[in-house]
Amino acid sequence: MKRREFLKHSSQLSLLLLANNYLPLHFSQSNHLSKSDFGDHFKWGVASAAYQIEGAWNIDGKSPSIWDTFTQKRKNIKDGSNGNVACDFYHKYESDIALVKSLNFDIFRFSFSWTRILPNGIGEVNQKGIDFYHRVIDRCLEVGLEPWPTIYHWDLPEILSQKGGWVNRDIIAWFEEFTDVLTKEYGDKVKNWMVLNEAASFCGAGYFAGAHAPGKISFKKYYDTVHHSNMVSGASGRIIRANVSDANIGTTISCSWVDPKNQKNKHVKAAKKWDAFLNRLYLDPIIGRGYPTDAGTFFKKIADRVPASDFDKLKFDWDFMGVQNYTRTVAKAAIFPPVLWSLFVPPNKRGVPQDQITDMNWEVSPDGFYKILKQFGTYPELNNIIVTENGAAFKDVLLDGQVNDQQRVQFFKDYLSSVLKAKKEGVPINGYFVWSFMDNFEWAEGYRPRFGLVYVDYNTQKRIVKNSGLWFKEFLKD
Ligand code: GCO
Repeated sequence: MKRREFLKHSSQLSLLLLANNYLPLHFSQSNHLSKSDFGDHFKWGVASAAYQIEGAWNIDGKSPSIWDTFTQKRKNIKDGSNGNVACDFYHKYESDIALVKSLNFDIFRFSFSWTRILPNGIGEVNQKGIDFYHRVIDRCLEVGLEPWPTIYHWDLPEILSQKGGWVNRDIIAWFEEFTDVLTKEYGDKVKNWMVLNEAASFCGAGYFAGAHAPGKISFKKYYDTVHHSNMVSGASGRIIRANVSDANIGTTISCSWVDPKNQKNKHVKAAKKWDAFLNRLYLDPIIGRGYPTDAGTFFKKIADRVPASDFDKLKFDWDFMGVQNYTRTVAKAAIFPPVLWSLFVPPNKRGVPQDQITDMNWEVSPDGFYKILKQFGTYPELNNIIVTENGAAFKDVLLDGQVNDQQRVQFFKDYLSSVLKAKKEGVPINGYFVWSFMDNFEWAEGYRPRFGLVYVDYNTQKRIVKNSGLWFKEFLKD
């Protein structure tokens, strides 16, 4: 999980982040990259998510999701905005999908809005919602992009949230039903499926830090959401397998390399806990390794709540694992808060130069990305890794109809160099998705952070390809 999800967005908890003078390692690469270095079968894509781009929040039979209700309280979002219109992808999907293809990508990652398909969360299907995603999928196929949908990218039906949402164990059955509807409907055209987007983020920020929908702050609730999201991963995977015999099935996890503040034993121990929290809690159980109880009582508490009969069901035979990375974490021991007995050290308090800190206050760390990929390379269970998100928000300037986002171009060169290095050293990485295709609604941050390869003028909905988009276009051309 990126530091944002768990702490940074939470004004209460971020106050706890304390200063120190850690000096980071610097990373430099030659950047002589070419597409062919990654091999002929390497997949190149862009990623997006329904709530962040679609808009059309209340039309054609769609009911509210937790993000529709969460954003109604303006103070929940830094700029008081919401996703009611967002990038209006609901109406602009045809030209947007053509634009993705024009940048020479092969695949398009998007997510399904649960409440367009099942306005009551379960039960009656909304034909207009079903039709919309047929149009999106057909448009991808028509222009020559492989559709790679994510079943769940955080927009839980409000109606199910009122029944407890991810805290209620019934989420497993609700999610199975949703998966069943989607895979029976689209399975003949869609072969690549991802179950969840970063459970660490929607559980941590949604039920523990309260910074994301549905805005809960509770340890007990949090513990249950962790296990239920892990159970849902395998349960949904099994439905996809049953309904789409030739499916390529994955899910996505966030990750972050963790360094201790310094080599003192207490900080090294803190780093081990954060590593378990950020990189293992949602991965180890779903590949059959169980909960990371070796990392401390916090993890034992989660495991102790799990019925023994669940352990077998947690495991699924994934065809690929999606990993998403934005930054690295520096951990330090602390007496408070009591959960993990440790804290993050924010980049500006550990000597990271300002031009290496993104607009999300995340350190640019291609070296951290390389190291966490190598860590995953030690897992024999992970034999096919796809980077399902990587990217950066910088302060883009639109000048004379152009966005010269040189920092982002450099970011991609450096991060892709890390992917290539890890791949050459044997980590089985077979694809890379940019986050994001276009600027969009960045959750509790609103519209300020711009992550896109394409600039969106939210007043006119005009799209302007940034220099980073043009860089990819050139890089990916055959
Ligand atoms: C996430 C999401 C995206 C974010 C992106 C930038 O994991 O947080 O998949 O929705 O917009 O990561 O923060």
